[in-house]
Amino acid sequence: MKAAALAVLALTVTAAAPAWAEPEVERLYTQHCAACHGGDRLGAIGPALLPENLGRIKPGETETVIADGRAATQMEGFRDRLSEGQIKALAKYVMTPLPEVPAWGMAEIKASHLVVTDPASLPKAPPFKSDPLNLFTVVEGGDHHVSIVDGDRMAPLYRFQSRFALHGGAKYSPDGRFVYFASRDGWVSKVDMWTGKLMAEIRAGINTRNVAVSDDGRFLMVGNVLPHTLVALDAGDLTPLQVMPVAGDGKTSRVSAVYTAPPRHSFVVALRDLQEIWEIPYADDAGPVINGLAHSHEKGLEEGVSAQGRFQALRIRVPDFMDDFFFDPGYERVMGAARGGGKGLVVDLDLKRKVADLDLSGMPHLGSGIVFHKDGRMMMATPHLKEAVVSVIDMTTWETVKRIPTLGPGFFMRGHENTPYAWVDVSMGPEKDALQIIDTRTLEIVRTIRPVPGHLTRHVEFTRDGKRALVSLSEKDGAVLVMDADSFAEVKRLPMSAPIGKYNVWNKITYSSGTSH
Ligand code: DHE
Repeated sequence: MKAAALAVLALTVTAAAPAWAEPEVERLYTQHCAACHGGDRLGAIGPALLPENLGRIKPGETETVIADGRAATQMEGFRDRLSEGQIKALAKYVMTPLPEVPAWGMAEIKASHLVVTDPASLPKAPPFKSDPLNLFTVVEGGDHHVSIVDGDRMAPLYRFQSRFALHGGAKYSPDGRFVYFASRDGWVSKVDMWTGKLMAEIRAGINTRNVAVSDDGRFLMVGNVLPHTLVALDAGDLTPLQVMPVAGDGKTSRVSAVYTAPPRHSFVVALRDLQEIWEIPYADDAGPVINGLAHSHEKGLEEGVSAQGRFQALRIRVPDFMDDFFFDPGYERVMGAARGGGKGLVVDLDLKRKVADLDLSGMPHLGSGIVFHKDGRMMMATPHLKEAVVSVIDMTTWETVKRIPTLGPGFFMRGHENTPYAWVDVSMGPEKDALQIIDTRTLEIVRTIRPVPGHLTRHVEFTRDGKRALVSLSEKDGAVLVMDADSFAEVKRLPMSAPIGKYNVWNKITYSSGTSH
């Protein structure tokens, strides 16, 4: 509907009745919201819009979000297109329960399972000469494709269609042979890196956050926002093993993210609607940890809710919501922060309690943090989604040792063991074409580059040897820009459709301190 027609409609309805009649608000929803949030309100590229999934929104906040947008998401403001009455009506509409939310339990998950390629048909050696551990997966958001790029020759090997709107990092099997993706609409796919062949797929949820792979390569854990579940899969052919309801204290919770903690042989889960962290051990000899349930009267530790099944959750109560996580290299402590909260906190997973506060305002994007050493001390650096700054935190004292001002708020940061330079984008601010390079020895910005002036660049990933940095020119007719890690000059350009995340096999499977895990 054209803006003028909308205005007329607004006038007519406002004059006739203060509240919007249902067909009208449904029409508004279809016109303005459905493309991102799904025609059925169950989510698509944006989250599901149901009262049970908007639990932390305060009264009146829904209207503000519709009018002004939401920081650090793709949600734009509609104040210029919708009247106050229309915004109010839409806010009320999305807070109205659906007559029935479709079930997505074990039966539905099993029914969606597709095994596409017989592993016995795969080659025993790579059908190319380059280093199979220096391959990259590139997620191209523009047309929902994935490219597998040969990192030695810097040339694409395979390109294939992905499920709709992949989100979260691609995850590899421990040997780097297979890659797993999760799409926002719940599909988990497994692909052979050497041939680009789809191995298996399954729909684990209606609206999914991300997937984690156990360090022994046996299990996947999928975190959902709809329904409020975690789903364990066999990493081999994606057979579903267990659906864990995410619930505690009489309410259920969306999953914010699930990660693997390799030395602990456990999945660690960030939750949206419970002030808790969940740890789910998966080793066969997890007995001593699971027996930790015997200590469930200890302060902070609650009995697992999922009493049935192989996977059980140890619940650690925390004093605030922890939407975003960062682990110390030993995976003993987790640094967390609430979206919108003014500070962060450190929780010791062994002591099962908060051990420090963090001075972290401005919505740190902890998932994007990196670790490096400076003067013999271990440091962590993170960009902020709402503040033009990179915070550097001493991981022994948990003090913020420096706040490095940047040209704008940033989304992604990367480093590598073989370079002293950390790269950060400032893509959440007005200067979306800039990347800033920080010398981790001095904590100073040493260079600002604009690889393609005026065009959005974000997300950096290094080659296995750290000599090249790949940057996403994240536009429809975009590209992966291959940059020299010392001179910061472009050496090659690979055309791609709105590339976002890029994942180097070696850096990921060795848990490089400069990349996301
Ligand atoms: Fe992401 C990773 C959360 C919006 C691209 N994003 C993650 C992870 C989390 C997260 C918890 C880590 C999980 C993992 O890697 O397994 N992202 C959120 C949000 O809460 C937020 C702000 C709102 C939302 O819509 O969910 C959000 N993210 C975005 C985007 O708008 C981005 C730029 C484009 C898109 O695809 O939606 C985006 N997120 C990414 C990427 C990663 C990611 C590329 C993996 C980064 C990596 O290097 O590992």
